[in-house]
Amino acid sequence: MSLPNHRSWAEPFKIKVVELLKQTTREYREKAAREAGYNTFLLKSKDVYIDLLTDSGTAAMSDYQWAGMMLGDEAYAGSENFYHLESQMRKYYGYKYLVPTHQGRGAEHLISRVMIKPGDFIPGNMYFTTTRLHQELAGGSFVDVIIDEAHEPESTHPFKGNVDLQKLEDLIREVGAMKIPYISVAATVNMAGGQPISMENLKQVRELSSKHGIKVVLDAARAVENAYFIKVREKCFQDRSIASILKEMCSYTDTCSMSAKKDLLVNIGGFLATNDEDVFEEVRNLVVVYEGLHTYGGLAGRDMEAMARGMDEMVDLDHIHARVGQVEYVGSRLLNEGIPIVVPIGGHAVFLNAKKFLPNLKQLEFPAQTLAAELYLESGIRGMERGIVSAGRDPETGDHKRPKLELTRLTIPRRVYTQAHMDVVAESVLAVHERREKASGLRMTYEPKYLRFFQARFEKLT
Ligand code: P70
Repeated sequence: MSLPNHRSWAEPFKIKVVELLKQTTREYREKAAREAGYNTFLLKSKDVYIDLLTDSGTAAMSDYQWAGMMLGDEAYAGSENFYHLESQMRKYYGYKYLVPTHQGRGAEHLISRVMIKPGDFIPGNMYFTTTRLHQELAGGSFVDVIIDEAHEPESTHPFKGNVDLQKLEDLIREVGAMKIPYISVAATVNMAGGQPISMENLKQVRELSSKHGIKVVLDAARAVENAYFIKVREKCFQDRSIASILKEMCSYTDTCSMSAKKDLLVNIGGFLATNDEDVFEEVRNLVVVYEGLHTYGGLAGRDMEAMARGMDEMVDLDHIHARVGQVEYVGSRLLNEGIPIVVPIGGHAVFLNAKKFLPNLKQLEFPAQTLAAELYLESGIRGMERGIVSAGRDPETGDHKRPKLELTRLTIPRRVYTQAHMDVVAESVLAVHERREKASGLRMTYEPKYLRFFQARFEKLT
């Protein structure tokens, strides 16, 4: 096969500062993994070669963002950087009001407290760990209304993040609109494999919700990636700019929670933005209790400046094309070699289908956790479990929730690794696949009460 004459993308930046990487031996990693209880969250970063734990807060900032850091106005109240962030948020996301928070879950906490009453139901296009926990802590119950295809790793539906409108209608009929303060819509859907929601579906969700007086709250952490998928997969959007697609998406929602550590190309930050004056009024008051004054919300002025500047870069087509393209590159290499991954390949990560990768393991032997540990042992590459450990326990029965998806996530940080790193990643996964028969499962030896995946410990079954 001959190569095409032109690549469709290359990294749209050159490298100005580097951080040196360290390689370790298998023997070293065996000790490190054992000491970390076979939980990649408990590894020391210095013991990791290529870090694909998360794309959250791990981006490389640009010189333009770093220059902005020097312009931090570190006033307790009324920082210049807050007003810059506010105007940038209005320009790119289009909401009226802004409340900064230290990161995404700070915004989720405030939204849940202000909008949910005990006994309420919050439908959503698949759960996210922190989002659902805040809903539950506020006395609500999450109800999954994503389309069935989202739970099928092999379904090639182009918009696996879509809401199943029938499921949503059924819930409204069953519990009544009064018990549904809002529908929680994520774009893209992290736990489904970084899958997008279509503009058409989002519009329909908006119409159905409005009919019943239900609000729409967007998880906008990776909305730019979602906008890119809308551009390339939803016909009538192919000639539209990423910025205009993003703004249209937000126009079908009332409020958003933002983890700026993703799309916005920063290492820390978040916010809540809304058109709803009542929500704004209450959140602006509550933020001073939990985060900080409403013009900094737990952030330094310089952090807000980096976020404001990151917004200009996130919607650049060359940037987002290369960002999603890099994820697709790794995924395609694995697919070509017959490795079971979630398809279509998502926006921020390649998700290995651990159930198929390690078919000999029962779900309670933690296949996805095992696979993450095996990949680390093989290569020093760090991924993350997204299966039964992440799903946690049912608050009512106390049993493990048993999600259909048992995935190991290889998350690609933005603007950090090169194509050669991606080749090493693909080759390392192949090496683990070749030796998959030898992998034995894990037993949980320590289980924290909340978000157990972060701190749980395991032992190898022999
Ligand atoms: C990840 C990170 C964070 C996140 C998200 C979506 C769709 C909200 C948040 C919270 C970090 C993470 C969080 C929990 C478990 C594992 C990893 N996702 N909504 O790596 O935002 O972290 O800023 O509080 O993806 O996927 P924040």
